[in-house]
Amino acid sequence: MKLTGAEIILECLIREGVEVMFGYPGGAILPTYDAMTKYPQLRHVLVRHEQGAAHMADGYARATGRVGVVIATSGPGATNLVTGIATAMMDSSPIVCITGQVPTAAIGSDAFQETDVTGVTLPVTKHNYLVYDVEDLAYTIKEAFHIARTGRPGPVLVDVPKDVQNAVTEFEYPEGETILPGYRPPVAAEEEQIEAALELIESAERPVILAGHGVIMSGASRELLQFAEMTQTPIALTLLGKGGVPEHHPLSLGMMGMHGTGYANLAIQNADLLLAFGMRFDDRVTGNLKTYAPNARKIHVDIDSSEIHKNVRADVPIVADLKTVLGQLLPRMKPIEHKAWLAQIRDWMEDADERDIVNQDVGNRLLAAHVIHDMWKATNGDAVIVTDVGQHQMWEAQYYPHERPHTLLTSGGLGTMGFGMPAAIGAALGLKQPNVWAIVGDGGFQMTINELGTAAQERVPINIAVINNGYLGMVRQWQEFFYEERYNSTPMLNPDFVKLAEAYGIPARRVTTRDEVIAAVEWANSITDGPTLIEFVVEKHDIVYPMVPAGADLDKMIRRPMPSPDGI
Ligand SMILES: Cc1ncc(C[n+]2csc(CCOP(=O)(O)OP(=O)(O)O)c2C)c(N)n1
Ligand SMILES: [Mg+2]
Repeated sequence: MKLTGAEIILECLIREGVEVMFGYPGGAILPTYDAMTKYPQLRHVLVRHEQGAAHMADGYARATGRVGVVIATSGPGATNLVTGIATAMMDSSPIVCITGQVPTAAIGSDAFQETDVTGVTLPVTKHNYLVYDVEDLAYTIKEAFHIARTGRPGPVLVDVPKDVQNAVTEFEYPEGETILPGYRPPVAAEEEQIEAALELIESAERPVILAGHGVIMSGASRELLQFAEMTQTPIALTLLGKGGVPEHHPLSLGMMGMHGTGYANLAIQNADLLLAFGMRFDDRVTGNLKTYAPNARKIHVDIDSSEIHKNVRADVPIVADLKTVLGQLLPRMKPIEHKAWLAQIRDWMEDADERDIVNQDVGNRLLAAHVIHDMWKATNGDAVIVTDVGQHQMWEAQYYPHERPHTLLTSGGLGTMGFGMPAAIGAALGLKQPNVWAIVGDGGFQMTINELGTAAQERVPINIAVINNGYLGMVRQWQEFFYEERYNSTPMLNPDFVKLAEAYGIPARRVTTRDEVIAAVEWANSITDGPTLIEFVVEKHDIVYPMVPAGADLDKMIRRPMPSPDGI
């Protein structure tokens, strides 16, 4: 069958199981947009800015576990993707971006809308390609998907010059497995590593599991829980690990790190064994590396060898797939008890409960923590939550316990403001469920607020909760603690978010007191044929506690002051 390069791209996408692509047209990608008219089974979602397309594909990938697809034009179209690609790279999210490029003969001539996109995206992609010959196109697209989804997943970009999209050739899909000699993701652990790990596990008295995104990516939730129960080992979660184990499980310590629970951090600092499973010891979870878990041996399981010994030296490094490794360990383990250790952790937990703001009566004042807590109640703790970046993101992590994998999608590694709403659009289109909530700050929301147009046009059933504190709250918090309350450039004049949503035809409400929260969430849940928006006007000067200052020892947390008799 003779096809154009553009048609080959779309034929390959269909064979990869792609059902939706997020994109924006332009000159260099027009042949592919024109070819789309012949493939109505491929849904194209027209975004308002290419950054939105990358976040949508990323949200789609994180929610479904499938590869998200982006289409953009050359030059400014492609450079607009960079933040979204870097976001996916940092959080190991599999997306494939197909960008138009100027014709091969014009490459290097500073042609109209020419950017060296493979050059620009080299450090933020797992791999990228510039396709010079239409004969290479089909297997390149196939390889791109293979690389994006296998091993440690990540973004792959394929840059296709316009003449390659127009060229005609005989199309034959490269059937069979993709084998790349220089790329063989590891699977199982070596026997000696399993033995060394078992020895440490059996002799530990104060073990802690550090569960990261890898638990979810490798589908190891069930095995991890079995491991934890059999060895009575408490589990601390990274931000991206949330959902990897049911957070209501008695062994769960909630989130670790800068805004983690005090007891998770204390457990880590007092541990004699850390079992780091699919996590990468980011500085936001370790604090000061020199004083980090000083008495703990470390078993580090990661599929990416470059993570081993990067920040923290491992006593037993295992480069393999976590689910496979747990499958190797479990049959060889005997039940173990750690009664004294768990009792000690329960004491730390009780102290935290007393200080917890959701256990305190603040009257009808609206605090973001309460909004999230009530939202958790009104969604039965079972919504798919996509957050933006800032204080509201941390409150979500603290007050919305997740019970299932893939139910919290958030930009952890890059901390990209503007991620939340578009990623929620991608998630909702992938899941085809109306229980997706975007929780966004007033600042970050405005970075990609244009995607309200996409949500409205495509009637995507997302619910948007804007946590409006009138500030770039997280930066304000740092200014309060570390810059003597000089609030430079953090108060923010906002539009009327309700009117703005209504301008797009999106039903919207404003909530200013605590007693309205649950009814508003239920109202939004009841609308399932398109987006809704609720603006929560919350306390302006609130602080996320506890907080480990950047670079401080992990147990030197700034704690919420104990409640005074007249309230917080
Ligand atoms: C693209 C981008 N620019 C800047 C920052 C730095 N930053 C981190 S949190 C934050 C404030 C976020 O404010 P808002 O969206 O209102 O959320 P809040 O903290 O108030 O909940 C800023 C500016 C960032 N993370 N991303
Ligand atoms: Mg804010």
